[in-house]
Amino acid sequence: MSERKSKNITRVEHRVTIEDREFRNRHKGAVLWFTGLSGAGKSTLAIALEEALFKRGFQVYVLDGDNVRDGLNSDLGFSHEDRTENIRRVGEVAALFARAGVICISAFISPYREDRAIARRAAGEKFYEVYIAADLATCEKRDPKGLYKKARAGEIADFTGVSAPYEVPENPEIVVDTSTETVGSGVAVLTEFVTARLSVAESARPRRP
Ligand code: ADX
Repeated sequence: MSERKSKNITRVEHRVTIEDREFRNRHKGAVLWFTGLSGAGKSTLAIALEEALFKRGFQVYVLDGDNVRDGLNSDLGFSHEDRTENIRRVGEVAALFARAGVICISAFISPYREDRAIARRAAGEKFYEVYIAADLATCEKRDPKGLYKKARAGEIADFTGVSAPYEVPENPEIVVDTSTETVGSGVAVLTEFVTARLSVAESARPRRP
């Protein structure tokens, strides 16, 4: 992380609490942090899960690597340093979504464990790591954007899995292996997880002091 330049700041207290928001939404805010190789199916699963949860009444939003790099993070490339900054910013944004009561599905390669740990710290107990597991051979065979081919030909530097590392999660809350599971079964597993772990009962009205 670069040097802290924001000094003399005083945080404000919200009067609308996270519990107020979660009670109204009937579910908790959360970060579902998808990590995995390019071509593992993170975006496909994220978009399908977003639709499935939305249809069930959840407040849900996807943050996706390619989209965020088109705007907020368009100043960042793929060096280790830039990926760290990419994930730091997205981790903070995802945590804001979660504190606003939304289920934020973030789909980034996020290849470094330390960077994912920083994202986890930003969202605290609201963070769930979802390892979208597909081995390199499978991802390379799929090569939906033709990027592995370019990376092998030396046309893209620092390509994850080819010329840059991917550190497999050690303790993810959920693993979805897209080399053996369909999108539908991945969505079903995650929808079940969200419903079981994040629902808030109608009787759970927050108490006012
Ligand atoms: S991350 O490593 O910083 O988490 P992120 O998920 O935001 O990556 O972006 C990955 C996307 O950028 C890939 O899906 C791919 O389309 C594109 N991309 C372009 N260059 C690279 C590269 N060198 N390594 C990985 N992905 C790349």
